[in-house]
Amino acid sequence: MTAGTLITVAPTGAELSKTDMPALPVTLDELVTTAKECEALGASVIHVHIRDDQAQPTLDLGRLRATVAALRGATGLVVQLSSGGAVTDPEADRLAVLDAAPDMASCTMGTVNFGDDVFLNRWQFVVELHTRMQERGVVPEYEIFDLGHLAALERLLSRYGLPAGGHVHVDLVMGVPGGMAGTAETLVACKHAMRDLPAGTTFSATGIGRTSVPVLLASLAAGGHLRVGLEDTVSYAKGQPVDSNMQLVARAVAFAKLAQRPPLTPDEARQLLGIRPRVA
Ligand code: KMH
Ligand code: ZN
Repeated sequence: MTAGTLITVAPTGAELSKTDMPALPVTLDELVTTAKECEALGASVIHVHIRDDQAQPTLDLGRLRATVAALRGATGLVVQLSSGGAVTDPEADRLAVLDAAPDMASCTMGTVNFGDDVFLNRWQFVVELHTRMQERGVVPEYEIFDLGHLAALERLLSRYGLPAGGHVHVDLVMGVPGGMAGTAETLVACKHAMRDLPAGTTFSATGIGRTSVPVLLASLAAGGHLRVGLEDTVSYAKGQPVDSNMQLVARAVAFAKLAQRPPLTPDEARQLLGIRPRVA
């Protein structure tokens, strides 16, 4: 079991509106401030979706490049761009995210019903994303929304080889309406299925909505890492909206410390994930 806990903050996502959640970081300034505060609390990775001037999700390459530069300038966090974007984003724009040269990018391992929508990830698209990341030295986080996505990952790695850096890290995104359940039993089933992945594979988990706390506790107990943030969770407890991303990170840090697996620093996260150290 890894001694420490990798804590990823996913502060914005593509689905939530600023009107519904005023604490959502949508401008670059808001994102950088959130990133700095979350790093100070114990986050080591930031999973980034950006918004345009109307606070709508965008994959605009200029903005993505500016975001990567600003986060690198203001924090030591591992910068992970979403290649998932919003369900309406075309594949070409999702692939072009890699042109912003982040440390990491997400790579979703298959199609899933996503509430009333469909999050489409064709096999050939996944292969293209994986191989482009290999070529460019961008480390993937394989997003797993359903148990079959782990079998798809095993198939991907056996046919196309290990990712950049050589380490395999997956993120279990649990409790999406249409995907796998956000329960301890399902997390344990995923952990069993990960036996078919390369030795040393690590995993994070996040539970959408009310599955957030059960998934967090199950992941810590099973030796996994944590992802938290407004992308996944808008209620802190029943009837209590989340105040901020920092509130969610602080809770994750407290649970990780209780589990005697304190947060990893960004440098330790880089070592774990096979990401090159930052050059000053
Ligand atoms: N917004 C979802 C459709 C990712 O970032 O790679 C996809 C998503 C996954 O959030
Ligand atoms: Zn995302």
